[in-house]
Amino acid sequence: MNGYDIIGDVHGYALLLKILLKQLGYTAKENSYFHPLGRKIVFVGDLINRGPDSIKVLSLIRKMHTEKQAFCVLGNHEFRLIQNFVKKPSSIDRNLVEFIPWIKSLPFFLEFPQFRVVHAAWHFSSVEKLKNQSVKDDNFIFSTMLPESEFKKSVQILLQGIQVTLPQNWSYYDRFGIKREKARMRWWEKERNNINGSNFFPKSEKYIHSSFKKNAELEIEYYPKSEKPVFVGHYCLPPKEPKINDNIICVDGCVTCDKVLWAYRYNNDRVINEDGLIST
Ligand SMILES: [Mn+2]
Repeated sequence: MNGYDIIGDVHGYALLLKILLKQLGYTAKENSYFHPLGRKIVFVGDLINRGPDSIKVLSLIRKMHTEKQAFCVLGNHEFRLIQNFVKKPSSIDRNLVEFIPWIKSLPFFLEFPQFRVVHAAWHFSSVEKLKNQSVKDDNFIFSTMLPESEFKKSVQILLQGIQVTLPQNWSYYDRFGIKREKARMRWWEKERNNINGSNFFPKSEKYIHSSFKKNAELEIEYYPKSEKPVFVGHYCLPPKEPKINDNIICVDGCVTCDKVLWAYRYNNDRVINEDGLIST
């Protein structure tokens, strides 16, 4: 066992990915990369969209994955692509079609002996619900598009995290300038009756001193500190937001906004700490 390098959301930034792979000590070989010491890459999903080279990113990661140099889980962007393809194959970009079978081979989550990987939230009951489901099964994909479906909810939690509807007069603009009326919760923390900006991920300065009563349907399941570390992406963290919160490590420093790609070098002999983080 030679260690893993866990890489955040790539979102079509092929050049930055290659730069990061070199920084991590990987060697290019025949349109792929390998590590001379046998380390492996783990991608946390959201390989596509936003950046300039989704196809290049998919080609490279598919090759590394096929050659067993990399692992990869589904992100919400890949899952949406599968849904669109299953609903109406002609609706998706023609260049993406050849990647659909490979994308459909990816899991919702990965469990290694030492750590776990999921795109947005390790939610025990949703993991349980999805562990025997395959995105290769079109009937399952159709069921995730039904409004009241339990599968829809579970997929949403694993791939987008747990979101809370803000009170009427609350709203904020995310890093893309989009107005949001829902906030992403720090899903691993103990449930509280009152919620304020410090319970959001990333934290919201604006609402740090205000609070509201949590709504009943919020499905937070505390993730104990004694459990294995969980690596996630998804949250588009601003530079000052800590990426490590106890045993939760978010390696998504928002490549789209900051043009920086992050990774965590996981060695088996070491506990989780800031020294493991690396960026382009
Ligand atoms: Mn995402």
